[in-house]
Amino acid sequence: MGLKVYINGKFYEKSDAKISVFDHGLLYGDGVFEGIRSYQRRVFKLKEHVERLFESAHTLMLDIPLTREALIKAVISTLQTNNLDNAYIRVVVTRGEGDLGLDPRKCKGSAQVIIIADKIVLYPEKLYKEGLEIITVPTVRNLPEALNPQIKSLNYLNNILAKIEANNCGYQEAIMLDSMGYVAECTGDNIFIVKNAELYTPPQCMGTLRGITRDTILELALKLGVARHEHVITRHEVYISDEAFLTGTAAEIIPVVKVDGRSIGSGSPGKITLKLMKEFHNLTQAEGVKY
Ligand code: PXG
Repeated sequence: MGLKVYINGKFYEKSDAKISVFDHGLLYGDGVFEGIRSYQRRVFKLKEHVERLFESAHTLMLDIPLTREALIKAVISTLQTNNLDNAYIRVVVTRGEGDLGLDPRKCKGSAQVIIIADKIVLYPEKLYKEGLEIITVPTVRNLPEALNPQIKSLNYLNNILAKIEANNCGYQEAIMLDSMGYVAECTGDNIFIVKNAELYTPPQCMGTLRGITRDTILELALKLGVARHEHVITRHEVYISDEAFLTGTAAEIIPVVKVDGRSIGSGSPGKITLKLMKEFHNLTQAEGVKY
């Protein structure tokens, strides 16, 4: 049995799961999305992801044709239909079919709701043990006053350009700065550093997505008694940090051991990073919406 994709309340085989070439999601990146994970038949932070999807849609004045509760049910139903114990779930809502002009008022049909439940492997297991080497790239994160990074829209070209720059230099992930030159985040992950046993991450206001994994790590640090700061970070502060790691639903928690050629701390994953990785793993096994 092949992968079944949810589109507007119905399930289709992967090869038959199609939407219109006139959909403004394709023509203009006009739409929103979320990436969610499930562990051992429990969806992690499902309510938080659905809330953020509705927030992104609200600013784009995109009506999601489902209530939050109905969308939660649709995610669960997609996981059950595909019988997946551990999955990566992509929820996509596009503006829908319009004409060749960008005016969203011309999209007469309803927004399209797509849910894909599949597997994702971003990095090999080895890198979670040994740590990742990353670089800073020239493309800065979108200005909040232009396209606010809090909107998880289908236009990810800002991040893709940064990813291409990293790839061109032989790296898999990159630090993106904000327009002031402070560290914002990576192409698909938030960044944390540890200095003198305290945790630092950039504030969400400057061009950093308020990641759900980021919030989870801040909560876990509080529980562990590790002081946390949401504060601007310079590249220098990253270079001289004791530990660094990235967080994201897809990547989970991955240690960073080198940035722009500078070794971070001892050059291997740090103690606090490893502790947080363990606590995060435990949490993913212990909570979440059951299916
Ligand atoms: N920053 C950005 C720019 C993201 O896209 C995160 C941080 C982490 O947020 P969460 O809520 O997941 O902790 C994301 C989300 C990929 C990929 O292929 C990554 C994301 C989304 C889509 C694809 O790396 N990360």
